[in-house]
Amino acid sequence: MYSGAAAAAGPPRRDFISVTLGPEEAVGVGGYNNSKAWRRRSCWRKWKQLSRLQRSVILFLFAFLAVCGVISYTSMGEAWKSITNKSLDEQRTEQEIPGLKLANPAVLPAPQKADANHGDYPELSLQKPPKPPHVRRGPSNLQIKAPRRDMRLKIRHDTIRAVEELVEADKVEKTEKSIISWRGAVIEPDQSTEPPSSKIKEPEKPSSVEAEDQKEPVPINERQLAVIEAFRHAWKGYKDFAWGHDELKPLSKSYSEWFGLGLTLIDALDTMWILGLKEEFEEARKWVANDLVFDKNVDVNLFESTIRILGGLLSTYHLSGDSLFLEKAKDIGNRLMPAFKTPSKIPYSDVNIGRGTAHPPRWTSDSTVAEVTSIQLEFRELSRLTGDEKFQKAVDEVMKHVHTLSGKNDGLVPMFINTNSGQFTHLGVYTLGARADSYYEYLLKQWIQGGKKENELLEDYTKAIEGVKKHLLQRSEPKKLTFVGELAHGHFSAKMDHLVCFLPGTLALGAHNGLAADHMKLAEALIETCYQMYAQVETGLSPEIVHFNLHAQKGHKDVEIKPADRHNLLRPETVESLFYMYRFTGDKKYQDWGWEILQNFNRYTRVPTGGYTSINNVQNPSNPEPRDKMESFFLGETLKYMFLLFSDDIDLINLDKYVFNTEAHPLPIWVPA
Ligand code: DMJ
Repeated sequence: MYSGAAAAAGPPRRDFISVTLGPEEAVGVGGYNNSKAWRRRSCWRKWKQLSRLQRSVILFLFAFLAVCGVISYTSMGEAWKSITNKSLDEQRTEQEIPGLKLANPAVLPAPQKADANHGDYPELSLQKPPKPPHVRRGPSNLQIKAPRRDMRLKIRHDTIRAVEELVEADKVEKTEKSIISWRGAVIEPDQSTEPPSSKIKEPEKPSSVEAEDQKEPVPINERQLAVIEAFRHAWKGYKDFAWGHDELKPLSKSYSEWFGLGLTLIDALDTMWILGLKEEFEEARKWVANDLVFDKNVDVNLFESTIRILGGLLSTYHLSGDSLFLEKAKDIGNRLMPAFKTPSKIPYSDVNIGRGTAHPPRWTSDSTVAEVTSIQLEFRELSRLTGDEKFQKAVDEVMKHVHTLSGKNDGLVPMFINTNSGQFTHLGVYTLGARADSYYEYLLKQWIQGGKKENELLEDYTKAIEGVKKHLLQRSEPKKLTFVGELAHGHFSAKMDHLVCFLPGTLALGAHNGLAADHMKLAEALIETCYQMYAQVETGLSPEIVHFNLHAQKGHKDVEIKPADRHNLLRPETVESLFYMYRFTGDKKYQDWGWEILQNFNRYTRVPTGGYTSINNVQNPSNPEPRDKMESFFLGETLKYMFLLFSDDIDLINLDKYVFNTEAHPLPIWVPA
């Protein structure tokens, strides 16, 4: 249109006016000035000298370039707009990522996204930075932003960590109100022993603690030193060959994994504290701080992880006052809670602590009675410490339910309970051994923990002990040892698990807390039997299970052992009961019996390169057949109870202030005597 009009009108002036050189020049040179006027006039002269065709071609070319310029300007604008919008969307998404909520978006630098796909998972890119997308594709204006994004995520990550550290520091300040003395003479940070229904109060320092502090420390005796030496030897094996793993395999100098949570290390923490092994404790603490992670896709047994891990962390928190252990206890406690999501509220046996799912064993929907009723001390204590009732509520509900169930025999319970119906199953079989044992122990201990107020627990306990007396007690020949057998559909079996040897200690603890004096008499008789389960055997170590002779036969002892039962797993129950018996009677024979047992452990289960091992044959002193495994409870329980048994300091874990869980982890009594 323009060139046609110019050709028709022809006046040069019009051409000059209509030519777009003016703006072009303004863009190109940045404005006019007088010194350049002559150049313009000379240009005009040259233009006039061109032919009409030449001028038309030039004008056409200028017009074409101008149109192209306008088009590309418009599409560039669109592109910028969409880039800017995308960037804003990504900013919003990122602020909504749950893991990032700790960081206050307002304090972070404005995000500049390079790649939205990565933006949703900043942790992943932090752990393993992806190859920046700009290397392979994309316009140059985006390429330069990729590294800036990584830097921003780093800043964000650092900010989150800084905030977490501040929160942590605040918690630590709040928790660590009192100084903790080393070993035994403990000033607890939280001995205000209010039940969990009320919120946690500021930790109080009980007056008894000051009195304890002023006491002369009781010197460690030779037998205790021998326990320390044994512990160190066991720990050396664990440290050298199994550090951070569940169990030491001392012969193959390797380890076995059960939950993959450093079971032995956690189980042993409070033992190290009590034995005064400060260096070992500090080293283990570091592992807990830096390497203990519960966010793992792993199935754990609710009972075992509660008594060993939760119990171990809680007691170590109490002894050391170090809030790290409470934080870890809260973490595992929360992760175990899905186990209680069953139709009956009777928990499943297994929980995946990473996924938050729970399930019964593959072959049944039953749980074991001892397992569901021996997690209460730990969850109740966790509620008291956190002020969060949910833990106690869940486990109390189990106890209340079991209290009302039919299928008991004079207070004795069957071994299984169904997680759907909530009813006992496999009725008619009664034992104080495997699958029922700690039900009885925890009835008494919960009653003590809660300040002897929960009458149903006491009722169930005293009734059960009457049931034991009525149905399960017998005397062996020739020594007339009182033992606890089993009942199966009305038939008595003279079989007794080593596990039952917790009972004398528990009976003695009950008597100490005011229960019938005949409980103590029974305890005295039973601990003698448990000792004989060691003394009558060739290695001086008890087998897993014994059968007692009910009829005198020439050349036969009280204790008979079946080939399948002659292993020893370094279990603690007899030593545990010896400890209670010595504490409450002061009779040195209990210490002497314990000393014999320690020496036999050293003789037959000690592995020269470090560690102790379970054995397969307690009847063969020349070859006890080592099994190549050191159970975590050897350090958590057996050696701890040995050390306490040999101590004459009743304040070294005072039994009027602490109650031991079934894995020997001491927890405070809420209303100490
Ligand atoms: C430990 O885990 C606990 O003492 C539990 O109550 C029974 N079994 C072992 C020790 O024998």
